[in-house]
Amino acid sequence: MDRRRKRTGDDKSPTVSKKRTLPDSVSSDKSLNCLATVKAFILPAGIEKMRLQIFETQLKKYGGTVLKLYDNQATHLIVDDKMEPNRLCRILKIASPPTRVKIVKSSWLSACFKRKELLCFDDYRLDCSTYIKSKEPDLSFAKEKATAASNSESTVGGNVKTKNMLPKAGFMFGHHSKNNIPASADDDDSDYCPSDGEGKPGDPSSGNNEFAVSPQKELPVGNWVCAQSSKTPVENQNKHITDILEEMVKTYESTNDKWRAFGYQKAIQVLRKHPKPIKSFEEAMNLPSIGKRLAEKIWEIAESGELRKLKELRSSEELKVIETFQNVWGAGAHTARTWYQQGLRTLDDVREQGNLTHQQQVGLHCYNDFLDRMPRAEAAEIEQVVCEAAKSLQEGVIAQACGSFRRGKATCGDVDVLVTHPDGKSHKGLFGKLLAKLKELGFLTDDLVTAEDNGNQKKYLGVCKLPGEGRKHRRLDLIVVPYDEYACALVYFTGSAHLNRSLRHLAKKMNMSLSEHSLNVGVVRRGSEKIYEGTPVPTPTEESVFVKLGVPYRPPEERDH
Ligand code: DCP
Ligand code: CA
Repeated sequence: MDRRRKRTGDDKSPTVSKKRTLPDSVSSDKSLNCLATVKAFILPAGIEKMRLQIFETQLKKYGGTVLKLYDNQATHLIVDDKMEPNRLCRILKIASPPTRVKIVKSSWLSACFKRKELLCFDDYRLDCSTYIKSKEPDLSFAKEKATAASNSESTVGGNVKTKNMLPKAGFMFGHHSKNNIPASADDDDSDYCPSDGEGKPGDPSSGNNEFAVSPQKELPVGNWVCAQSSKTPVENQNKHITDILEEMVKTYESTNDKWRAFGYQKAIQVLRKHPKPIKSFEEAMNLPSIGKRLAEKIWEIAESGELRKLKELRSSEELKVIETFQNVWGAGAHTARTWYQQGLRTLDDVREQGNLTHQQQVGLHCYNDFLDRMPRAEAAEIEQVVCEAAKSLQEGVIAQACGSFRRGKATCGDVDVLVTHPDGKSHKGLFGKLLAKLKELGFLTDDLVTAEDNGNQKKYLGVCKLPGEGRKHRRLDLIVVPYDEYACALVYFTGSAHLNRSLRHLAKKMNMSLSEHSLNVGVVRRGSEKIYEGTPVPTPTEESVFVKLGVPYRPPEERDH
């Protein structure tokens, strides 16, 4: 399993769809509830990352809500003290400063924290009287967005993306870690698209819609990731650059710096499609989604073959320790950082002083085994044990390993076995019996999540070990689904995560929604909010899911995007 692709215990209540939420450090002290009425979106542009983190932590501590998305829940829009109204509008891509929300300088927050009370913000209000309405469409946004990030070289950090463009809280971005998929897979459409052709949602027709995204050209479905075979050779002319940027993504993922990781990922996607090697700084600057700081980095790599920033980050002792800690199954960025802050530096320290959850104890016990991706032959053996056990309990049952195994990968991080019964009813009760049987066989060695309910689907996350000497502990996920959800579940659990996002986003564009449960038509959305769920259409086969979305069916091995 990829070192970062593991579930973490920072997600305290895991869901079937592997959603992970951001760690909170909410105080339980009721006297610290002075900011309870504040639902703030903090615009990162111009605010240093550390400061931003402090704002978020403190705001939560004082009972406020930190919104990860700027949407109509926001009561306060917190901006850098030096923010100007025209710049704000450019960043938010709105025609004029919003009136519905209080636009307050960040020093107001600091003052509130200091005084431990909700202060009047009159003195801190952003002065929007200086706003100059532009007659021409403001085209500076494209560059602005790249530099708006606080201290960010990312093109995303400071770009207040609209709802649909933002990584969701807990989404790791592209980091398709199993930790990060939203509870309803259908909700996640961020990072779906390495192709500019996959337009982003929003209502471009509404000029003053502060939640609208910039108009995107609609390209034919053929340009969508999900319409392409992952086997189609697309030669990356900038591999020497994207390889290093990938390292940056991993590094930022390990520090939970989602914005930067996301920004680098977008850049990688753009560079991969660029038809020729980057030959100048200007060429990098002119790429979509690439701002000045990122262009500088791209150019540094193109010129020198390396990136000082990466070296700097990689040599950080703190980062290495946190990365080691994050590889404990059940420990996410928050826990890893907490351990570090408690002075722990080694896995032995963690073992002795880490105050471990059951999952983390298992994660620590199986640390090396879990980091080691298993050969697909071993995954096949595991699949077989589960299949035989399932069939011994119920004739006609279907049990099939999905995920990377089904996509034909040579190694697998874990085994995801999907179980159903074609009669539409015999799957009921199977979940418990199957687990009991596998335990009786001594095949399951540890439970991580004994039963997650996700609608009509049930999921178990645990650890198994094949009989015989020298076998390793392997991660096993078991998912039991009703037969009418089988095709959608099969598509979902086969992945890849990237393909899934692309399919979901395509569905959204067609007023449909796709999840691990169903494909719904007639979905009504206001912005990105779903106001009518639509109705599920019959999807008897995987093919039918693709066909109804208007994309060619691809066998699993062509879905390894
Ligand atoms: N999945 C997804 N989005 C995620 C996580 C998972 O859509 N964030 C779906 C697609 C994955 C499948 O679930 O292919 C199984 O998840 P895994 O994390 O087990 O991923 P893989 O099996 O693809 O890779 P690995 O070999 O690392 O287990
Ligand atoms: Ca897997």
